[in-house]
Amino acid sequence: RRVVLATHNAHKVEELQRMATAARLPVEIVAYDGPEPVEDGVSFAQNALIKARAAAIHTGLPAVADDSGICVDVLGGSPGIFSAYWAGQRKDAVANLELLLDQLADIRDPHRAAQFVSTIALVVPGEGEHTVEGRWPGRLALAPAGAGGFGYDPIFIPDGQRPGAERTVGEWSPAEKDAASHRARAFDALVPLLAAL
Ligand code: ITT
Repeated sequence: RRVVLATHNAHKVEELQRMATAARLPVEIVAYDGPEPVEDGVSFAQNALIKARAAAIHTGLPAVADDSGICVDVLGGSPGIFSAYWAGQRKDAVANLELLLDQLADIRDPHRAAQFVSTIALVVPGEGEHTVEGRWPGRLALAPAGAGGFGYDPIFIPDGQRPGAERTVGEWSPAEKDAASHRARAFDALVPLLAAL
């Protein structure tokens, strides 16, 4: 069965396609970048549903959409749903992470705790809607490192690494990120729903 993946972010397409292949799902996930709906929800789940519903209506096929971001504790969860355009509407990843580092530099917070969040919505025309969520706790680096991944990866240090050998996700391989990320955790919860289509 075909499922459309509603996103304009090529990095999300790559990551989710790799995860779907690894999970050996009996579905074919096809990237879909049709008209972009207005993402005016107030939560990751609402925005993921807005994107998945729009694609399901346009194609008549089951549709999946990811809404994600980085949530910084000392900023009360910001940038959160505004992560893609934290430094302006251009969705400039370098400007976004530099602004976030500047904001943290002005605050005394030795922990710099943060988490990546991914909410994936599945909308099946005529059947129903689901959302699943994955969280990846960690902290913000003092400066960017690594050129892998996308978005805030160069400034995010996931918890659980060997002390003294911590790396940002920008320094991780795609396979390492696939095995641990917020998106991987959300996708794990989505697998049984896709398998049951
Ligand atoms: P679509 O809405 O078209 O899917 P988008 O990139 O605008 O693409 P979001 O509104 O969900 O999607 O914004 C997600 C932003 O959160 C993304 O642009 C990054 O800045 C950040 N982000 C999410 N997942 C990330 C990851 O795995 N690594 C680094 N940054 C991530």
